[in-house]
Amino acid sequence: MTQPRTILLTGAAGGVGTFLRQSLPGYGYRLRPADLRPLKGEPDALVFDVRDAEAVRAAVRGVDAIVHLGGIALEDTFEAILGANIQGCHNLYEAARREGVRRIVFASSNHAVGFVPLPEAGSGRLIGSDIPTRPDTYYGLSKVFGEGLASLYADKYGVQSVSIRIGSCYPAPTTVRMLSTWLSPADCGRLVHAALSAPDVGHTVVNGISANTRAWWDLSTARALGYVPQDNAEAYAEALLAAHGELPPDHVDARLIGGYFTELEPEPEREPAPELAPGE
Ligand code: NAI
Ligand code: 15L
Repeated sequence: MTQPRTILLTGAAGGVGTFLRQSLPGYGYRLRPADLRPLKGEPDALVFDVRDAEAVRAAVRGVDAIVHLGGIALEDTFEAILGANIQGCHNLYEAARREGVRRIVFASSNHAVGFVPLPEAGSGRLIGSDIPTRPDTYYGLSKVFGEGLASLYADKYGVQSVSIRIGSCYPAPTTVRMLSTWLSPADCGRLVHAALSAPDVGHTVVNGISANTRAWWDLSTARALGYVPQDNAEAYAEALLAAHGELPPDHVDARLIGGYFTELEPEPEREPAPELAPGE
């Protein structure tokens, strides 16, 4: 496949979207940014809700490929996740099929496999991207749905996708867990470029992290697309460990891929309303 040129970037106003708006043009892409929120300094950016199928179809028209980041990036109520992440993702794939767009990069997440136990410390074992899914939240479940939709549309309609199970994509790691899960902004650009330009991906699921010394994820499927990570969270280890110490082995962040997400509830526990006294 020749490298696509015009890319619809959903979720362009968010954290990862901002990194990609900075890095992708350097690989020769022309971006069509889109978000629910207007983009500061980019008056031509599209503003729409991915739950709106007509708006999604209009946004997709004429692009060569899509990078789909738009949606809720944390745990939320099932209803909220259903609209933004599940319905929104379906709208996007259906628009791609109808408009003849043949490549999508889908921002999946480590939380699609969040309940998978981590390898024992010191075992040297790495976890591949071919493991059965074990979502840790409704949010993670929506990423499982997105991966399933990508598989369906590749097999049935030839809309090819790479689903990237992103670890933690931030300017720098800020927790001890992120020494394993960090995906640097520059490596995110490298990985998305590989996912957009690799030939014949069908539907490929890859793990998305930098070349972290403490990684417990295997990067072979990402490397097979041409991804060569350049950054390593270890550069931040001394400072983070001095501030927080090593994770105790029974800490949830040391036991499960999804770490603390496995303990999140979709809604905060509410105090029960006080009972009314007779006559009130
Ligand atoms: P973010 O919350 O900063 O950005 C998401 C963007 O989507 C926001 O700008 C928001 O306005 C937009 N959005 C939300 N609902 C929408 C809707 N209904 N219609 C249109 N746009 C909508 O999140 P971030 O961190 O930039 O993540 C981007 C993507 O990558 C998300 O899909 C997230 O699930 C995924 N991801 C991010 C990780 C990270 O470490 N940042 C890790 C794993 C996955
Ligand atoms: C995600 O999927 C979230 O979108 C992001 O906010 C981070 O929390 C990340 O995973 C993570 O696990 O660090």
